[in-house]
Amino acid sequence: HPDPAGTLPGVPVVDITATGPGRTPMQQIMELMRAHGPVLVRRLHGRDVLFVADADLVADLADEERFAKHIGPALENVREFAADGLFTAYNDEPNWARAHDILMPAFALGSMRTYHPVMFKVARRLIDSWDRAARDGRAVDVADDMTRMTLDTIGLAGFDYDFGSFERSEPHPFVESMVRCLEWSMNRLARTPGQDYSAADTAFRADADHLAQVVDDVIASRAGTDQSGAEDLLGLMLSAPHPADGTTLDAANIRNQVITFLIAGHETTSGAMSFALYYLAKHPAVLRLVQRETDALWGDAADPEPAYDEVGRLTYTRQVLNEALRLWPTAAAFSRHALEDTLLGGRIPLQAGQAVTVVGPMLHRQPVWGDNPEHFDPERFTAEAEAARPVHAFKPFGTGERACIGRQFALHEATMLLALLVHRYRLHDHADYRLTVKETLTLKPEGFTLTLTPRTPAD
Ligand code: MNH
Repeated sequence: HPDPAGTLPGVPVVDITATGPGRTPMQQIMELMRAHGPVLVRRLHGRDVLFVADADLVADLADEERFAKHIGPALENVREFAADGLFTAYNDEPNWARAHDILMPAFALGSMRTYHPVMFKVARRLIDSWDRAARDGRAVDVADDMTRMTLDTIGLAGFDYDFGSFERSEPHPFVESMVRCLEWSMNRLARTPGQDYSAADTAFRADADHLAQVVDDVIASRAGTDQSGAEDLLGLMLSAPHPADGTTLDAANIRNQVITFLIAGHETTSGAMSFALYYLAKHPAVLRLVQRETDALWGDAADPEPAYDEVGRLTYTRQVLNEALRLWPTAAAFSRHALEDTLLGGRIPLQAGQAVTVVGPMLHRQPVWGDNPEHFDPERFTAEAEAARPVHAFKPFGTGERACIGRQFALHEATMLLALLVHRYRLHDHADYRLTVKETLTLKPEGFTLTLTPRTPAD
């Protein structure tokens, strides 16, 4: 069922063929929804996609009896380099369930205790780098440094492999190839039939080959060593038998999983922390509250070393992250398909196989969020406020059994780092930054820089 929509009762069809989706297709859909409402069909060169952001429809799509994850055109493109890795595997591909069951223990809440020291070690790398920038009066590029930190973290925590990103003035070549592969996946959706894209495809192949080479290097640096004690991701991939049927992952699938985790494990977390720092730099009163929370834990310690349990107590810092993920969920869309002929939300007829794409940033601006959804306000994520809201109104990590496996990992890493930064520095919006959101399938603030000065006890 490649083209889902056709005509649906009461659903506007918006044909964007004349302009194309441009370089920011997600923000274009947001504009279309502002004009036409939270349910629409976008038509491009005769290809239709049904997009929804209505909270009731998204709640209905979360019904795992009637809907399942859909590998739409965007993820089909990502499959060109991640194949049957967890993120892009089809629901019924045996390797999905096999890898999911084998890797789940590595993402149980208790496992975060194991990753905590590595996360802190990499956070220190970032702090050392920001200390130097502060001393020299240099601005830092926030998204670039968040990406250094999250790549090094997933490399070390998952694979005991050190990307050494803070020793490089440019992003690691893995990141550059990955960003171009993601861009290729996004831009390929906008192709005009009949045109020649072979140059772009050749360049893509070279980048995909580079990713595979890095991954082979990651795996090779482990080969020949005894795996029996290794419980990180790679250790589980290389040696753990499936808990029920005793099978293990094959070599091709391991390679796809490593690519998948190196990408999924860092790209979106880095965007989330970048947006959070952007909002903190723009909202001094909120920044103050985060500082107060960190000061309550660490006082004026020069180099606090957070205990594992302390990260769980950083509830306001966590609220700030959630609120940043509300406004800019960095993996902004996910797709579902109907498992049977059904009425979506009791009103939109769908045939079995037909696909629907959820637009996170607009779901997160629906009326359930109140009258002023553009306003950044972490109070939306107090326990009371969350209990009063429909559960499916907030979906930055997707839904159901195919939801994000790395959610706790991302939240632990991001919460600890944000708290450490806010405790240590005053953040200066020296360039009076105006938000521009860059899209490479995922979202990040583009060109956002800060200058830093150390906090003194009087701050
Ligand atoms: Mn993550 C799936 C968002 C961090 C590994 N992730 C998803 C999905 C969303 C998502 C949305 C579901 C996509 C879909 O339905 O098609 N992930 C995020 C966000 C962050 C994030 C917003 C950070 C913030 N993700 C991480 C981290 C890791 C990770 C960190 C690994 C360490 N995510 C995955 C994997 C999947 C996934 C693997 C696919 C899970 C599956 O289908 O079984």
